[in-house]
Amino acid sequence: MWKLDKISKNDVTIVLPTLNEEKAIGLVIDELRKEGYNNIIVVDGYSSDRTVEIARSKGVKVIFQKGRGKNKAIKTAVKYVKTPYIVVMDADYTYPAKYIDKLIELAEEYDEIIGARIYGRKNIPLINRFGNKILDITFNLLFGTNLKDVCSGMYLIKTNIARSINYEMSGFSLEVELAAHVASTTNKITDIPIKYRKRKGKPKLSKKHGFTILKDIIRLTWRYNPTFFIMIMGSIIIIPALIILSWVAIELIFFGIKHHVWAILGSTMATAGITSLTLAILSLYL
Ligand SMILES: Nc1nc2c(ncn2[C@@H]2O[C@H](COP(=O)(O)OP(=O)(O)OP(=O)(O)O)[C@@H](O)[C@H]2O)c(=O)[nH]1
Ligand SMILES: [Mg+2]
Repeated sequence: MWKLDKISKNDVTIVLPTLNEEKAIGLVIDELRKEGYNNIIVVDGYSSDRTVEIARSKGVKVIFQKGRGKNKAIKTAVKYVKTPYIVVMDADYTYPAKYIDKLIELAEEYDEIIGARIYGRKNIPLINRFGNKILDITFNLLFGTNLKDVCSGMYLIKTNIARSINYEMSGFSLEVELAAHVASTTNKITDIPIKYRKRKGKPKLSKKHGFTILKDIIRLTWRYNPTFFIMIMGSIIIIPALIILSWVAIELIFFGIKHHVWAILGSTMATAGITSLTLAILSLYL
């Protein structure tokens, strides 16, 4: 067996979540085999097309998920994994299998390595690209990370960590739930640039999922870093404080009117807000 540093391809199980991917699943499995990956599990969400039949005809283990959504699919699949590492990969042929080697290269150093869709971005619909950007910025701000593509559908994660996750968030928030857990526990999370191809078959992601994921990022902040959450909420008081202080200043400078009580109130609010903000930043980065 060809070795990649100390970790071999046999130490990795490729988990492919599928929901009606008959156009892609065969190609995905063939490509994985060509790259030398033989531990493959298809976790199906009760496809009504030929997905399961095709996967089985290629000699791949097929299991059926408990519950609904991609999140529960992975929750089911991790119980069947016998290797120390898992690579989750969307089964729509968008993620080239050759990058798995690159993910493995970093697997000893990190708990999660994301394949960031840096090349072939034109294959992501414009609205999704925009939505992803907002989710990345929000996630990085709230979890103190510097990830380029937190919603990517291709990543390596240590099996024992994947087993310790709650899988409580909505279906497509799986990726942010995993990343939030790793970022706020060991913080051993990184990414590598990969290429994204045009999907085969029909897309399943609707626009409203973006908002659900955003809401879930905030819920996850509350779960993993409540101090930050409370402090960042407290720091919002800076906004009314600045409005009051500006008004006091304008009245004083242009009209010579002094508003002592408002000035004290504004300053107190500003001080509280700045203190809160400082504590929020400290709780995130220290
Ligand atoms: N088992 C299972 N797999 C799912 C479910 N929903 C989606 N998938 C699979 O999860 C992967 C990601 O879903 P996609 O539809 O590709 O979502 P996306 O990549 O965010 O968006 P598009 O590629 O633009 O549709 C694909 O392999 C889907 O077949 C589900 O409920 N259960
Ligand atoms: Mg996809």
